[in-house]
Amino acid sequence: MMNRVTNNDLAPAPRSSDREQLATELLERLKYRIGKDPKVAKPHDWLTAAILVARDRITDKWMDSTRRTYSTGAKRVYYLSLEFLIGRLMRDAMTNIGIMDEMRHALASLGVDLDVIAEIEPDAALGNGGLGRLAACFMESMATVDVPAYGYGIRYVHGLFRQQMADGWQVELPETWLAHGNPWEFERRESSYEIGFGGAVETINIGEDKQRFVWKPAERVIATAYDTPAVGWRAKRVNTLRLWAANPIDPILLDAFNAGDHIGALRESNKAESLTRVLYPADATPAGQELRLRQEFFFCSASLQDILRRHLQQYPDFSSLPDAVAIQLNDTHPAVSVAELVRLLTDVHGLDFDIAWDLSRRTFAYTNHTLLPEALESWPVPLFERLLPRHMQIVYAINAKILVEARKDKGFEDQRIRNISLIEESGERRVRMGNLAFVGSHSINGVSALHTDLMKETVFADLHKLYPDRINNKTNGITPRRWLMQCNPGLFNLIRESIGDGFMDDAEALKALDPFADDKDFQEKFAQIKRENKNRLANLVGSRMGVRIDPAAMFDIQIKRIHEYKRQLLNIIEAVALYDQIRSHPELDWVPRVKLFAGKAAPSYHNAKLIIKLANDVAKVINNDPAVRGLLKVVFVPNYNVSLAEIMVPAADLSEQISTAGMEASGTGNMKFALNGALTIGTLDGANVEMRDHVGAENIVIFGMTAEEVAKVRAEGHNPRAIIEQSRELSQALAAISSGVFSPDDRGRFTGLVDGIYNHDWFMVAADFDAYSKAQREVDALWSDKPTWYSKTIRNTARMGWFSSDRTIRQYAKEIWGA
Ligand code: 4GP
Repeated sequence: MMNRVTNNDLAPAPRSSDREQLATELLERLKYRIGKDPKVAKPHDWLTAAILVARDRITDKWMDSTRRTYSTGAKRVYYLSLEFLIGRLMRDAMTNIGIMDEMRHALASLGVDLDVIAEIEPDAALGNGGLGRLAACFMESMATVDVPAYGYGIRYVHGLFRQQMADGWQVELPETWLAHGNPWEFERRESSYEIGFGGAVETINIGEDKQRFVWKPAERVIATAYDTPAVGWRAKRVNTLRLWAANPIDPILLDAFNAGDHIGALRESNKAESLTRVLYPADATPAGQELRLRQEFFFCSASLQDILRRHLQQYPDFSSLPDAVAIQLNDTHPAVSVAELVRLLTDVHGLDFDIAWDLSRRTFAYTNHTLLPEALESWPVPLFERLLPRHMQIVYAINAKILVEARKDKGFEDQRIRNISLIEESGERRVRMGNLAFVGSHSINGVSALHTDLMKETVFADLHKLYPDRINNKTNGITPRRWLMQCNPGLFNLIRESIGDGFMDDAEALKALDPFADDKDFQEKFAQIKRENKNRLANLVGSRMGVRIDPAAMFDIQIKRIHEYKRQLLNIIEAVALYDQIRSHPELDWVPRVKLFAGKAAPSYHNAKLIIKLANDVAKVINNDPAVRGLLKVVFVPNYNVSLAEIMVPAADLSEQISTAGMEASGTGNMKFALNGALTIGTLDGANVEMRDHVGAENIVIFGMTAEEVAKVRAEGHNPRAIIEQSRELSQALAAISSGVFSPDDRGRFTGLVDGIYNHDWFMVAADFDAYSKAQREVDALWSDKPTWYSKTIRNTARMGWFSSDRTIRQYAKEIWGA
C-alpha cells in the first residue's frame, strides 16, 4: 500500500489528544449509531463509523457556514445539474477538514486499516461523464473559495450502470451504491414539495382584461430532499448538495389493497419511485424518452420551490431575487426551469408575466457542454404539452416576445427567426431546450475558449446576433485536492518538500516547480513516484484482469466515455499499425508500450459498443503474439469510474486527447493527466488549445487538423478512400480489421466500422491518421531520452495550476454570479 497524504500540518493545528478523541468517537458511533460491538464489527461498520465521526465534525462547520450566509446576506448560488459524479467522499472530506492522518492512527489503534475501509466505500456514480464530474469539482471549489452554494440534483437509486465484459462486449449491470445505506446524507422529510404532471390549465378572468392561470395536474408526486455536505479545502466553508427522491402521495391505495389487488395497490408508489430509480444513461446520444423529461421537471420544480421558499424567509418579496440568487443551469437538462420559475412567480405568487420574466432572466445563467446537435435536447411538442400544459403556454408566450423583438427591433428575416424560435418547425414540431435556456438566461457560457468561439459561430449564431453580450467563456478546471493531493500522494509530498506549501492554497504556485524540471535529483524522484503509481496500476490490472503489464513500459492511456468523436478508434487502429511494424521490423528499437483504455458506452450506441469489442479483440491477438515480444500490450480496463481514474491518472506517461478538432467542448481528463506529470498527445481541440498555451508548445505533442480545417473539409467534401490508399500503414491496418484478423469467429464484425471510414470518415480518422502515427513516433523518441522526457512532464505539472477549478469558480462568481 502506498504512502498516503499525511495531513498533520494541513489542518488548523490538531489537538494533541485528537487521536484518542477520534478513537473514542469511533467506538461511540459504532456502538450507539450502528449498534455493533467492536469485537464483531465488519469493515462496513467501521467505514460507517468513520464517516459518521467525520460527518459530525463537518456538521459543525456546515451550520457555521449557513449562519454566516444568513447573517451577511450573501448571494447564494444554486447549481442545477442532472448529474453529480462525486465518486467516493471519505478521503476528500477527511483531507479537507484536516483529520486524515489522525483518523488513520485512531483507526489503527482499534486494529482497522483506513485504506482497507476506504476501498469499500461505494463510488457515487450519479453521472455519465464530463459535465457530471465537472459539477462535482465545482461543488468542492465553491466551498473552497467561499461561495455560498447549493448543488441540486436527483438522488438516483441506481447510478450509472456497472460495466462488465462478456467475451469483450460491454454488458450493463445495475449499480447499487445505496445497498449499505448512505451515512453521508441527511434525509429532510420536512423539505418536501409536490410536483405535478399532466392535467389541464384553467383560465380565470380577474377583470380589466386580466387572467389568472391555474394548472390542475393529473398526477402528483412528492419530492423529498436528501442533503450531503460539500466540504471545501481547510473546511473554510461547507455547502450543501441537495438531491431529490420521489415518493407517492399515498404510499398504498388501501381500497385496491382491500379489494385484493395487492399489486395494483402499489401502482402509484412504483410510478413515483421509478422517477428517481435510474440515472438515464445518455451521453450526447438521443434520449427522447418521457421518463427523462419527467426527471428533469421533477428536480427543477422541487429545487425552484425550495429556492423561492428560502428567499421569502429572508426577503419580503421577489424583487430582490436576482440580487440574492444566482441559478446556474448545467447544460440543457434543467432548462425547463426557465418556464417553471415564470410559472411559480406568476401563477403561484401572483406577479405579472413581464416582471416574472425579467426577474427570471436576470437570475438564470446557462452552461453549454457540447456542440453535438443531437445533444441539444428538444422535446416533441405533443409530449411537452401533455406532460406540462402550463409550461407549454409559457414557452409560447416567451417565444412570442422574443420573435417580435427579433423581427421588429432587429429586423431578423425568416431564416433567422426560424433558427432562434423556441419551437423547431421543420418536420416534427419540437421544443428546443437549448434556445429556451439561452433566451431565459443573462449569461451563456462555453467551457473552453475554442468551444465558446464555435458556439457563437454555429449552434447559437443567430441567438448571439440577437443578444451579442450574453455568450462568454469559462474554461473548465479540476479540483487539485482530489486530482493531485489525494490521488497522487507521492507527487504531492515531493512537491511540498521542494517548493513548500503555498500551492495547496493557490495551485498557480506550482510554477515554483519549473526550475526543478532539469534538476537530475528531482527528475529521479519524480520518475520513482511515477514508477510506484504504475506498479499500483499494474497490480490492479493483474489482479482484476489477469493481464501482466510491465511498469517499465510507457503507459499510454485513453480513459473517457466511448464516443466516435473522441476517437478511441484512431488509437486502436494505430495500435494495429504499430503491431504490423513491430513484426515487420524486429531489428528496430521499439519503445515498449502499454495502451490502456477504459470508458463506458451509452447502451444504445452501437458503434461505441463495437469499438469496445474491437479494443478487446485486438488486445487478445496482440497480447498473445510471441512475435511482439511484449513490446506492445493493449488493455481495456472494465467499469471506468472516478475511483479507477484516481489510480489510472497518476500512472500515465502519455495522455491521449485526440478528439476530432471542434468536437470536444473542453475535456477535463486532459487536465488531470498533465497535472500528474503525463505528456499529452492531442489535437487542437477543447481545452488542449489553452493547455498548450500554458505548458508551452514544446511540452505537448499536437497533431492533426484544426477545427477550421475540419469544417472546411466537411463543407467541401472529403475523399477518405484516396487518403487511405496513399497510406500503406493505414490501408493495411484497416484491411486487417475489416477482414477479420482480430475477429476470426465473426469475420465481418468490424467491416461496417471500417466502411464508415472509407465512405465518409465524418470523424476524420483517415484524415488524421498519418499525422497521429508520426506524432506517436515523436513521442517514442522523447521517451528514449529520459532527461528530456522528465523535463517536459515536470513542466506540465508545474504549469497546470491555472486549470484548478478554484480559478474557474472565481471567474463564474465574479463575471456571472456577482457573488
Ligand atoms: C462534456 C464535454 O464533452 C467535455 O468536453 C467537457 O469537458 C465536459 O462536458 C465538462 O464541461 N459534455 C458532457 C455531455 O458531459 O453530457 O454533453
